[in-house]
Amino acid sequence: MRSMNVGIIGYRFMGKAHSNGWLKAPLFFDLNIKPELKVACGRNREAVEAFAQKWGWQRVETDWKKVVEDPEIDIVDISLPQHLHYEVALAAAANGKHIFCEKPLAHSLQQAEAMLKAAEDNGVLHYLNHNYRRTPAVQLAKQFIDEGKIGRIFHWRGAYQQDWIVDPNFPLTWQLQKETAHAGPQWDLNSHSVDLAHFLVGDIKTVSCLTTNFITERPLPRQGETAFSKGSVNTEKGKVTVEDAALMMVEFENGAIGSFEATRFATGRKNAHTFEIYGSKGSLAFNLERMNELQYFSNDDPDNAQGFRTIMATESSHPYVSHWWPPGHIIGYEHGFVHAVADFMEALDKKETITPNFTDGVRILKVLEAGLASARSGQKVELS
Ligand code: SOE
Repeated sequence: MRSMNVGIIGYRFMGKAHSNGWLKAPLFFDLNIKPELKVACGRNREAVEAFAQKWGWQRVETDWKKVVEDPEIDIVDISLPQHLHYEVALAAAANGKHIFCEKPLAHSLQQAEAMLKAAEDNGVLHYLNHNYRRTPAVQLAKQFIDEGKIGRIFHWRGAYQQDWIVDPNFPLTWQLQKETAHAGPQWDLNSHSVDLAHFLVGDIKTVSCLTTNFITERPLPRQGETAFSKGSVNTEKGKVTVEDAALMMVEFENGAIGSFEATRFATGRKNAHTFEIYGSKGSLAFNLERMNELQYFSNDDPDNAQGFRTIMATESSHPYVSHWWPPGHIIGYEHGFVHAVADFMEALDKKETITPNFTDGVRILKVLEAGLASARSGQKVELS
């Protein structure tokens, strides 16, 4: 088996999720090219060393430039917050490295477009990690739509609901500041929903959007405090500069209409990423919190047997599942990252493209940016 060397930049939540993908993909999938976990990079040497040791990365760096310029590295994994993607991606592409990038693609649409151009100009493989596409139930939904089981699509109803900042004492982390996050759930969460809507329904033509803030000031974070650490409350406060919730209404090119709800204030909803699709012949519904299931309604069922049925997407005939356990042995959140790595390595082997990629990332950010513009102006925005 051939191998290719990976350098990962970033070692927190996504660094772990991606590392698990690089580790597991060659164990569960028959890959022609094996990823070698070569180097892990982070600014804090002690922390990145501990991470590398735990996850099997062979060595560490504290300067990302050394990773993207290293002739030994074939693939750069950008597991960083999105305001740091741009510089790294441009340099990685310029050095001929293939790029596996965490979502959302970039801090701004302009950056995203430049990243796409750099990847294309340098002929490198580029992948954008909207991980939920590679959930078996989502793949099954796509299959049903492509087979015509749903017919003409009328409605998309997407929601991504979390509740991690309901507490007014939750600190002002990077996710709540415009300089680092660009926007709030519109960028972080609606990027996932728009990706799935593009994948399942199609291109979006117009966007109307409403955003709001429930809490406008928060305690400043203490040294090293992240969205997932719990610390004592700082008395010093700062202004929240991104929205707390966003509601979008869209028209699709194919005549369907859709809504997108993204919030971090849905008390009790931890990671409720849901969609419903209603068509002329049937309907589909998905809820990430029950991610092995796909709800399907068919008009073709006899009248006296009609109703939404729950399909367990864990039969080995369903996409990706045959690589894991016998039927009925469910899989979870982390498996999507393994599937992404397996597909990425296969694309490298076959010299093919992979989706979603930077082209999709630009397409997604165009919709999200139009949403933010609509929220500011109060007007419907047409996408060019
Ligand atoms: C936080 O809101 C977050 O971790 C997102 O950044 C992820 O993309 C999403 O999958 C889960 O929630």
